[in-house]
Amino acid sequence: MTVLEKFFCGDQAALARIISIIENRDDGYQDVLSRLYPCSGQAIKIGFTGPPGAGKSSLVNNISKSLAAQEKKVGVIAVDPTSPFTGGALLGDRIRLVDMPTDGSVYMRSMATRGSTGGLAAATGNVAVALDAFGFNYVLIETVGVGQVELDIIDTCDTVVVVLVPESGDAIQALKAGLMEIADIFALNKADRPGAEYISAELNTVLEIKRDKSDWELPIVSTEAINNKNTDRLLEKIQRHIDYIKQTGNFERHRREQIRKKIESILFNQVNILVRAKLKDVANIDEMVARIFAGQSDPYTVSRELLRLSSIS
Ligand SMILES: Nc1nc2c(ncn2[C@@H]2O[C@H](COP(=O)(O)OP(=O)(O)OP(=O)(O)O)[C@@H](O)[C@H]2O)c(=O)[nH]1
Ligand SMILES: [Mg+2]
Repeated sequence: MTVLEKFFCGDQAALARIISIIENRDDGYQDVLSRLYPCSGQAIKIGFTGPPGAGKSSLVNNISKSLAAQEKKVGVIAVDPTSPFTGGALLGDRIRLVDMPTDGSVYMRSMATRGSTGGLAAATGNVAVALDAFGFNYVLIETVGVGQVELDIIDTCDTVVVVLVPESGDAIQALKAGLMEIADIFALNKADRPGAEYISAELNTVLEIKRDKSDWELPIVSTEAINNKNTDRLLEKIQRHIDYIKQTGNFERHRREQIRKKIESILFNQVNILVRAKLKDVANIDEMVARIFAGQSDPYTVSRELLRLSSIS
């Protein structure tokens, strides 16, 4: 049996292999994805994002267990930023999945950026397709909410939970990082800590304007992930959001838009590769550079000339 056949028989070792092929962009990974895509689309994708150490993994842990208790199959992708800029992995006390059911109903995969974020969003989306095609009912994606790549990752989800903590300034920082724009639900975690009520009030003020513009309630759920408090309430809000977007047609609209963006990004990539290859074939490129350097031409004119000569145009 091929690895794909084993994958479609529900073999988790084959799933792990397929994910590695996709993640590393091994030869033939696009063909693999072509096989998986038609079998995907059933899983609900939920993103968890927020500052480093906010308790995202702890919440994902609790939600996975609750879903598994409802006989749901859950795939988890933890995007692990290793760059010092994002800082996530620098925290020594970060949580890993613990006490998970051993019957295969919860599957966890870590994606390390290894200092480079190139293509990470695309790779994460592709891994989600694999988990979806494998038959997981839910795909939970955890990432630290700091940069554009992380926002792109989260944009591949149906519902986005932004996790904040009582530490001062988080709400304002989240605003700056663009997290407010993408949040469907706020989890105010570490509610056992002082300042939780203050931050909740502050957040409510910030959200008032947004709430006026939409029928969605944009809820704030206080959680204590460490004590598994309010997990069910958070899950209930997640389910309610899914129902809401399905009723309003936003679910389907967003997914169609994601497919459109995916096609666009694949094409951009291919055109990029094509242009680089073509440029290598241009015999007199050095001469053109020299002309521009000498002030006899400019990059725009030269690019136009190349485009006219090339079969790309
Ligand atoms: N006091 C308190 N601590 C919590 C709570 N939830 C999580 N923690 C602790 O906060 C620390 C970080 O939790 P994680 O779940 O790893 O947080 P994270 O957001 O996934 O962290 P990164 O992935 O490193 O960004 C751990 O020591 C947790 O035990 C909570 O509700 N209250
Ligand atoms: Mg984490």
